[in-house]
Amino acid sequence: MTRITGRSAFLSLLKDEGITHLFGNPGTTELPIMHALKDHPELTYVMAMQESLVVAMADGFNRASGRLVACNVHVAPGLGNAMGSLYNAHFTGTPLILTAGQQEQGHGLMEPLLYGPLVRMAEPLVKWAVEVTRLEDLPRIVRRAAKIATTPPTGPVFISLPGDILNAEADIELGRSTRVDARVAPSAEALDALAKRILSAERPVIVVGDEIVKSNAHDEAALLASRLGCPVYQQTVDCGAHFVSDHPCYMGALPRNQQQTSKILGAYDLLIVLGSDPVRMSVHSEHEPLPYGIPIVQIGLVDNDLAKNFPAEIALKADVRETLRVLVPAIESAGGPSLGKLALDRIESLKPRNWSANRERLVREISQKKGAVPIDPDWVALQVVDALPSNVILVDEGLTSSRRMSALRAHRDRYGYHQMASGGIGWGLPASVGASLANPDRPVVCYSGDGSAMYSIQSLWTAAHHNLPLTVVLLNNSGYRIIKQRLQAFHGSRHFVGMDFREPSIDFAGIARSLGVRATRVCEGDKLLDILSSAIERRAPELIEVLVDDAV
Ligand SMILES: Cc1ncc(C[n+]2csc(CCOP(=O)(O)OP(=O)(O)O)c2C)c(N)n1
Ligand SMILES: [Mg+2]
Repeated sequence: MTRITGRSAFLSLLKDEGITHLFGNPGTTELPIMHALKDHPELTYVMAMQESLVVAMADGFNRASGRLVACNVHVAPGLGNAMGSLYNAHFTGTPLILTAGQQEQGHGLMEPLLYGPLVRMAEPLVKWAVEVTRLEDLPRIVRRAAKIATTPPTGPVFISLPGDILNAEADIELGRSTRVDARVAPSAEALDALAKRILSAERPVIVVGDEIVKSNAHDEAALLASRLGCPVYQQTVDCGAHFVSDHPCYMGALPRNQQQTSKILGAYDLLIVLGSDPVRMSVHSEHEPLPYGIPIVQIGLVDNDLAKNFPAEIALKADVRETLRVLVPAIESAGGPSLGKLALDRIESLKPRNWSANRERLVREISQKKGAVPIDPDWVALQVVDALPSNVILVDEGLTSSRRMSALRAHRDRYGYHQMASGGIGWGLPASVGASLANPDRPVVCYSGDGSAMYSIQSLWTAAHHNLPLTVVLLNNSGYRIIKQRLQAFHGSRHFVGMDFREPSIDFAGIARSLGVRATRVCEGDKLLDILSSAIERRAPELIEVLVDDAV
């Protein structure tokens, strides 16, 4: 037993769970934690200037490292501000411990300022939400929170920390950390049935998703594709590096359009889904995203994704990597030499239309736009891709300016690419700050729309404060171009209300400088590559504002 305060116990517990950075925005209810930080110098406090940024930074840290993250916000209004980012983290199953300071028990009953039902507020977006009511329970709660967050299906958890608990002192045992090893492979019978079913298909297709990154299954997924010679598509929400792009079987991401996905996948007689919600959509359509009755076999640990919207002939709740490790040899031995020959023929037939072939065509097409005035956003994407060193981490929230990004930038490593996944914008800038903190040896580039950046522009201050090797490429098209495009496409109207940043226009380079970040404004496309390359080489925070075509 150790005599310890709640505040110090809380920080000790986080450290023991592997936390190195505490993202936060402090208020009076967080003062006990701020006070205790002086006794925990190994824990880096990362201040973000609004709670949605706090959670998005922590989210980005995890997405670019796989590590458990912790962040702290201020009572009910702070948690309210954090909800959009918590939604993002919920969507990607980010193992994240979110805490909020809470008014002292009893005082809360009097309904003071800032008080609110924090647990109920957080509940829809977390795996577990709890308020600590006795200091003696704190170790059990933090240990359980860390275990729940990291156990697949991973996801955020929430703890409300009343001030009296943090300031109390008691003799308590801090206990020990538990990690549940969920890397399970299917039973021999299930595996046999799966291998047979896959081999019985004449035209199989693979769809890969987020669990490839989470279970580190890139090599195994590539091997399955090679052995079958079958095409591989990335799930419609192509938020990460879910497959090695220059593999000859890789075809790119499925479009987020019901009719198009149904047409593409309609060419196949078996859909092999690896760790993915394969056809998650955004905009409503009368059309189903999959052809009616298409046979599906699916593997993953996110049980809600298994046969969520479409029945699966075989659904295995199992780790993707562990399953593929045994599935590929089973397919090889059952398939025999004839499978090898078939796979080679199939791969040859994919070559003219795979990701690499499409990229070549696209580069030729976009290169024609060199010198266009105003600068073409696809040209900017190509320049950025050309400027990226191989070890860079790219965080992409470029909206209309990044429509070609994942067709141009090859995914090669597990943590090298991240896109906003849930549709909630304003994630990119703070996530890139978190990604950089998690990977101090790698340059990070954030590619962001001007509209998206304005939700969280003060992230630049945190980047400057920590002097991060972060380059922000900000695409200034003076507004919400995608919303304008959609108003025109869905409503036939070009009467754009509330979608332009004019009168006054925004000086992004000026904002960046005021937040301590070096900035350059670029109006000429041919200068871009040099400017980008030297900014990335400088290994310090810098914003490159590029004025791009805003035509709708
Ligand atoms: C939190 C949140 N608020 C509002 C929206 C609606 N929305 C989607 S895209 C967009 C505009 C994005 O603008 P920008 O980043 O400049 O990209 P552009 O369309 O100009 O390429 C808005 C407002 C959203 N998706 N999420
Ligand atoms: Mg814009």
